[in-house]
Amino acid sequence: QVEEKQQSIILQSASRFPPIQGVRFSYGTAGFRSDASILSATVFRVGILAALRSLKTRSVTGLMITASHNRVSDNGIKIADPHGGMMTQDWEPFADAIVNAGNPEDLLQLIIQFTKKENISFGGAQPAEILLGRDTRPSGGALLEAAKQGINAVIGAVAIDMGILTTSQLHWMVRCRNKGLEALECDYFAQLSSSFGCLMDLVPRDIITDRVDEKLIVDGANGVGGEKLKELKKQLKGLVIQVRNSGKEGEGILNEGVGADYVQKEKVVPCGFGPNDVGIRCASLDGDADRLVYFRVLSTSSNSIDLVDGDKILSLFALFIKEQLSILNKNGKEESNNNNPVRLGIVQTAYANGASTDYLRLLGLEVVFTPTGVKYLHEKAAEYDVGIYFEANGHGTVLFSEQLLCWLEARKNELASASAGCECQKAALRLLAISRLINQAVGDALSGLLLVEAILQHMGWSIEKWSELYKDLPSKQLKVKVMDRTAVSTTNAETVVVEPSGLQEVINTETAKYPKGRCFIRPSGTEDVIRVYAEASTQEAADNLAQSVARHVDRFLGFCSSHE
Ligand code: G16
Repeated sequence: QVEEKQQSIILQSASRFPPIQGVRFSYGTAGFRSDASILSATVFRVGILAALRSLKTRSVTGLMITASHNRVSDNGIKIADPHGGMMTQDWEPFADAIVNAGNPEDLLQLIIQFTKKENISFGGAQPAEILLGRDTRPSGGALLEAAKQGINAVIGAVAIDMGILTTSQLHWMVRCRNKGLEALECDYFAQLSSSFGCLMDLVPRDIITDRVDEKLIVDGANGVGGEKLKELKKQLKGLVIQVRNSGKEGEGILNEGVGADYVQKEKVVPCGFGPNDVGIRCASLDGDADRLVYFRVLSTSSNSIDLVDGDKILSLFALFIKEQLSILNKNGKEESNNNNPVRLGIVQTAYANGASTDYLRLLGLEVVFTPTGVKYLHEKAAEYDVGIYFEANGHGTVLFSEQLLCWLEARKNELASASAGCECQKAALRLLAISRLINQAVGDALSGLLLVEAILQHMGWSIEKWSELYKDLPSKQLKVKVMDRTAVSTTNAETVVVEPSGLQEVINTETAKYPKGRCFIRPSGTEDVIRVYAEASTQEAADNLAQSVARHVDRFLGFCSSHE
């Protein structure tokens, strides 16, 4: 009887969200994204998907309405699995199938088949809860309603609207709810501010902190992060933060000439910054505040900055965490409770600047590569006791295994009774504080920013000093608009083109012309473009290599149009 009732509810509600004829969607790097005006049916159907995921796992899941770094007229949808990370990749083909189903009957058939295969039953004693969040895009409210209707079309599923949030807050809430912890926004702010306070209390007293400029200026990309940071900073001690581009009326348009994606790709001064900001430590968030980069304005007349990107944030975190683990190791005890050494692993993508990988390997760290997309990096990082992953674009976090956290807790208590205040105990306390500060669910610009700030204070480093960890190899990124980006397939963590055949050979020939040349292309999973990345020994060479490969991409696949 439930089944029959369920089927008629799906048919009825799906008929209110007819898909746009002739448009196909595909589950990309981080869910579905497109122009907001054609997304209602997709979002409605992903609402059903999130509800089924919750019924299947008998846990809380999450659904976030955002198109992150994309332009303001776009929107999109990301799903958070019960552990707080991205939805399991096993369900992506089903996601693709239901959003592209032609009519309500086809949609229903797919759902019947899938729920049977996955053994999902509707209803149940406990409601299946789905937490909903959205960023500040004007299309967000209507799309959130479509998602709610999708969830309400599944018997036993309940949508809980958490309001306007950063993507990372929503993922954090899902994770906490499934651990039986408090998961409101105030709990998020309390956790971040208390763990930051804990790290600041542990800053060595002999550090000359006046080498660290007091003020930090943050570019909020005119998105959701600026206002959230303003809330958070009320609870922080020891930091002076000035927020720009917070999205208030008159401050500018979301992601237009501002934000982490713009600053990292264009390497120029974002809007809202002027000559008075030269030399000051600055940071940029992206539209949904899950990415973070730092920069220092060198000159506004030449529009130049010193970019401190995700690779350098990763390097700073790796250096600090390695140092704390070594302090614990002083008595030859750098081992987890099963007597294995603590495995510290670094995960990067092909976009990582070659100089960063060399630096990390020189520190003696294990560095591995995955394709672009947090879903891949996160999975890999979770294989280590401490896994640090970052994309050059500023998306990343640090993962701690449960086993290591238990060992650190035990070690902390053991050391507390033996010799209060010893360096070993402080190292254990710092690592535990990092595990609470840094978002264990997904990349998070706000928690990442606080960890950067705490480490700079600890080291007594200015942004210049941090930036000097290594010198980036000159690089260039371009986008090429093509007729069909799915015509490109790649392998080996996206460094080798498989299709169209012959293109990789051309890229190899071009690359060989430049000393220290490295170049790859890949289809974007969030925009309708092919991305080109090139590195070489000089900026001119990197620019030329990127341009020439972009021309070949155009020749193989494009309309022979412009490259941005
Ligand atoms: C998403 C993903 C990131 C990825 C980025 C760009 O970020 O979460 O892992 O680096 O898209 O992907 P692509 O090059 O495929 O367009 P965000 O911040 O836009 O959600």
